Amino acid sequence: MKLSFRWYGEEDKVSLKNIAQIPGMHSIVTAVYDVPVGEVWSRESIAELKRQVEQAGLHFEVIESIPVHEDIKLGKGSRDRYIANYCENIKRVAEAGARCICYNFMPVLDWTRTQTDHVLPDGSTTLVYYKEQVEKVNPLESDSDLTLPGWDASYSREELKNIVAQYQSMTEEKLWENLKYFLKRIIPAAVEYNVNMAIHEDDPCWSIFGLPRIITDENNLDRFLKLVDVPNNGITLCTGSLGCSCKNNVVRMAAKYAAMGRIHFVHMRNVAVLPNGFEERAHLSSCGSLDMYAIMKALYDNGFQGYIRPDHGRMIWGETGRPGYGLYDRALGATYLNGLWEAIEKNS
Ligand code: DNO
Repeated sequence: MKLSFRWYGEEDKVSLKNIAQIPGMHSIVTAVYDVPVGEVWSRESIAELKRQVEQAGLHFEVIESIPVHEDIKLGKGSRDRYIANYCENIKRVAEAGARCICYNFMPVLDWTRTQTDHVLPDGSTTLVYYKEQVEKVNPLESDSDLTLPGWDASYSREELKNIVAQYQSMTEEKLWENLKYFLKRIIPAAVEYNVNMAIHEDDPCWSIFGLPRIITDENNLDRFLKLVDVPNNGITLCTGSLGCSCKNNVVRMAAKYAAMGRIHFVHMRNVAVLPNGFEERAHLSSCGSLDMYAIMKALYDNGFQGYIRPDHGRMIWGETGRPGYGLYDRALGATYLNGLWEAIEKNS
């Protein structure tokens, strides 16, 4: 495995220097953030990111994310222009050295939580999702006061209402069709430029506010991989996104898709599954519902050689910053993953 860490660019409170001091760190996971969704990233911005990452002694190999414009997900006439831009971005980051590109196909909302600073018994804070809180939010009511973390803050409330409304008549089948249309056009570019596309599962892995969500479980991942059945069309195995539903057997999926050579990137995160939702927890298996050792072993035993990053961390030791993306708890997570991997390697 190649250990990696997400970095949000110069604005990030966590510095590349700090990240480089985490033992075993290989790659930075990042993106160009100064361009609106759907537009082409400038070669200068990409080169500057690469320069900063390499100056810190790390590799510039993983992009998270190149976001997918809503018109592509909605299947609008303008999608061809956005798909052409997408292919151009694939080409540009690949030419700069990227080997893996993470993205998602979730309508409107990316990851969704109801609170980002829930206090755990040890005083650390974490991200949580409680169903009763979600049920109070109606994005179709523009005077609804609530917003949820994870929502794209660049939408005004009115715009959000509008875009959610456009999905009201969309079936899951239609979203599958639009995804297929997209893949048929971008995967050839990924093959040509020798880079792996790694779709991120929907987080959480169920429909919210009536918006269709399709990258949610083993059946759907099987279907996804068959849409364009080449290695470059792969997945980001996000243990927390899949693992927040008890129906998903994450260990089995890790083994299966690693053996197929279709996992290019792994987000390792532990969650505690509750009757009314879930809480993100420290990485250690005993802190949540997932068997992190078994997942790492399944990856190892099935020849996984891609990138792994500790996913969200709690806020600990008084740290403040971007929820889920502080330094300390993610660094603890990275060290734990190193320990698991070394033990598994030496034992086999
Ligand atoms: C949340 C992340 C996601 C992920 C995207 C990939 O913290 O895991 O936002 O980056 O879904 O496109």
